[in-house]
Amino acid sequence: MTEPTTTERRTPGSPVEHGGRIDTPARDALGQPIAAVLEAIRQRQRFLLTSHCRPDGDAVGSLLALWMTLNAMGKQAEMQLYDPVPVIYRTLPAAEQIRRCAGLAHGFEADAVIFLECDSVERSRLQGLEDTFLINIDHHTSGNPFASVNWIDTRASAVAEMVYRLAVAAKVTVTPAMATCLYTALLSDTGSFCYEGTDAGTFALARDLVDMGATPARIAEDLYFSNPLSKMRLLGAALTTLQREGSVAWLWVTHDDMVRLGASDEDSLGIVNYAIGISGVEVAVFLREMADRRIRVSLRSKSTVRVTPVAEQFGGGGHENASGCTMDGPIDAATDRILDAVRRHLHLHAAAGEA
Ligand SMILES: [Mn+2]
Repeated sequence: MTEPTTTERRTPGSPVEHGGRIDTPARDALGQPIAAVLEAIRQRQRFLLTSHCRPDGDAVGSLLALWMTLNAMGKQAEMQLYDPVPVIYRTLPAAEQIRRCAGLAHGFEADAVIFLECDSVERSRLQGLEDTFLINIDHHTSGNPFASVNWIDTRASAVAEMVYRLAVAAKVTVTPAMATCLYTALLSDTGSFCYEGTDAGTFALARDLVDMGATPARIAEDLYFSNPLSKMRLLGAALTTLQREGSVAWLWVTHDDMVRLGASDEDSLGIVNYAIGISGVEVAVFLREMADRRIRVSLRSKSTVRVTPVAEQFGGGGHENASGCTMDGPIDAATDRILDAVRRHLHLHAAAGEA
């Protein structure tokens, strides 16, 4: 249930910047230090690299940069993801090397599997990996030491930051291709440097990556100015449904809208941000009717309002300010149910604030 755009993980005061370089972090309470990951990699030769289902920019960009790092270390590595790489990330260097593997991890005898930002093996949706040596690299607060080696740093603004540190620690030269992948990951996972937790360390990393060959204008063009027309038309349809009640705003699209406009599921990503972008709105809800008539719900919130508990009520999850769940249709009934849950949650939040 990892939502494509995520937020907030870093606590103030970290990481430390030394002369324009991101410092290697100290041991994190949840796992082992970077040195343990590096040692585990050095001792092995063949690696399967993966990340979560419905991959976002951080998952894809970091996966590619990690693959390049391992190649530079003289290792054999293969990238496999359960879901397809989103179209906007398919122009990233080596993106065509990522195999889509919907089910059993296939045909590659790995000495170890490296998971990027997964809180469990299941999060990758790849099966048949349980008997392999597992390495877990994660920056989410939901991070969980499920693997043989776990490096979890909730202060990192993207898992890209951790991959970058790993490359530096391994003394691998960061090429322009790697820098491009990592910058793309950082840009998308910080919401274009907008989200809570973006600090001097984030910009120090961005500066390093630009020094190493990432070109911000070109990457921004690929990410933000290369939308298919169908995405804009779908956004138009969604905005005609926009409603607001106090600090809650919501909007939706039906499956008929999707078909009529020739829109793909990917075209619906980010629509919720237009609702949370309204002044005074603290929670935004976007509902999309899927082909099977079930409803995919995206939730966004501002500041200290957490939407994860709302998503969890319906079997979903995600991040504090960006979560999602899937509900039964029809769409008007789902809208009523999710708005009820949001109102109750805001009520509790307000009561807790007053207490
Ligand atoms: Mn991430």
